[in-house]
Amino acid sequence: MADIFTATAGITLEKVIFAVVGHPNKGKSSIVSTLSQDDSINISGYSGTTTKATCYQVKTARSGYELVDTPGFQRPTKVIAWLNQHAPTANLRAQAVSDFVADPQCQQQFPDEVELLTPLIKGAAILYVVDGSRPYGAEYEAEMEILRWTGRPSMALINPIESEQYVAEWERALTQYFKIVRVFNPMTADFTRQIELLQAFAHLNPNWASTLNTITEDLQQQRITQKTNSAMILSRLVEDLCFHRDSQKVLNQQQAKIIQPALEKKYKSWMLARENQAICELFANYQHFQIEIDLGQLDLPPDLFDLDKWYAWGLTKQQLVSAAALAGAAAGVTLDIALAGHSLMLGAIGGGLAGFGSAWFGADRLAQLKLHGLPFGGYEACFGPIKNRNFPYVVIGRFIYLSRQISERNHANRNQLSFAATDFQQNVTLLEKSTQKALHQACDKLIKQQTVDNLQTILLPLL
Ligand SMILES: Nc1nc2c(ncn2[C@@H]2O[C@H](COP(=O)(O)OP(=O)(O)OP(=O)(O)O)[C@@H](O)[C@H]2O)c(=O)[nH]1
Ligand SMILES: [Mg+2]
Repeated sequence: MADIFTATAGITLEKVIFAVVGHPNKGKSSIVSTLSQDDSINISGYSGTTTKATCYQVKTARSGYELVDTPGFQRPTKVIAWLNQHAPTANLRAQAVSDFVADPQCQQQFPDEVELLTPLIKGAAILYVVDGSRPYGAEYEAEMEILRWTGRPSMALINPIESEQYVAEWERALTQYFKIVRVFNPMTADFTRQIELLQAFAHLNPNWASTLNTITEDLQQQRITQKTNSAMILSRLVEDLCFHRDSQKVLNQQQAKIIQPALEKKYKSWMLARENQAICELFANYQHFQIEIDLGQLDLPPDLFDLDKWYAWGLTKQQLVSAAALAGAAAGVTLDIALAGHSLMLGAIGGGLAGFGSAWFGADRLAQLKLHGLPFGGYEACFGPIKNRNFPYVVIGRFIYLSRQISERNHANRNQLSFAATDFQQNVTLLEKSTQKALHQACDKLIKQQTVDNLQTILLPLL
């Protein structure tokens, strides 16, 4: 680990490195995991999970910094006694820490402290982590004293693991040792909190300010790109699912009947596999690689073909009627768009256009077997594409639901995905009227297997 590196044409920038240190099991690895967006980092309820100092490169488009995860202090009182013996005066303290790390006997006796102090003597700044749900105690003073001896810039982070009960008490103690003290919960800190923390890092060393600013800008841009990517993944998914059909040549109607179950199965499994693929792409877009997807466990309808649950994920029947009006889907029907969604309008449609509703919903059947005669004899039996009007909305609703959860999920969070039900219908009504109209027109086209040029742009506001 070098202190200095050359950035561009002759400008020398100091490398930004933080070592995350503290007592065992206080969330050090969790903090590294969330800030580096790396869900492969080992986190557990067992004390002593991290045994080696490990450096994680946080790379952004134009810049980056390093976070070193370290094992917790094990015998800080003994270590400070050793240091006291080896540095009679304050000017020798930093050297005493270096000597401690280099001493073969210390390496054997205090492996964890040697591991955690090594990055500090190589130039890393200190992020000292404590648990704000446990009371402060004098036993932490030896740890903070050792850190002070390194002479490195430092900051304390209070992680309220279970509660904020002792945060104030910790703040009073920590400000005695650290100029900057922040509360940061790696499980729940949202993007804004993470950016605020990065900006606080800049106060540790003025030379780092410009690098940290670039990193902040890059991360903000990354969020925008991730949303655009999600919209692209969704637009491809909904188009593929709406257009898909499976077919097989048969000699006669009887043969078609025989192959129907197999063809239907093939069709459905393709559709489900395609949706799963999009979900994997979505997770990868947010750098979540360790989440096992088991849609059955989510509070989602177990599969795309569960008709009973459809209206929870797509639009309500009433909304579908408004959608028809907004999309201008029914030939010859012109309605005042400003009235869309208003109950009066629904009444007008119900009264004035008897039978229109059921035509709009389409058959409740998702897809049916169809037989087409072939020019040189025989038939083509085919399954799909889906004709139900609500189908594109269901696909979009499910994806939006997952997308919102995953975009807000911190990488330290290893809990299973368990979601409260969301309200896709409400999401749609909250959109600008013109955006709603564009969405309904797009879904209307999709269900007719017509391509929609700017589908990605239309879907973006939903994300
Ligand atoms: N509920 C909750 N649990 C947390 C939070 N932060 C950490 N934990 C849990 O605390 C435990 C320790 O987290 P780690 O990040 O592994 O802690 P560590 O300090 O790296 O631990 P060692 O490597 O053993 O020193 C794990 O069970 C985490 O899931 C939090 O903010 N909220
Ligand atoms: Mg750890």
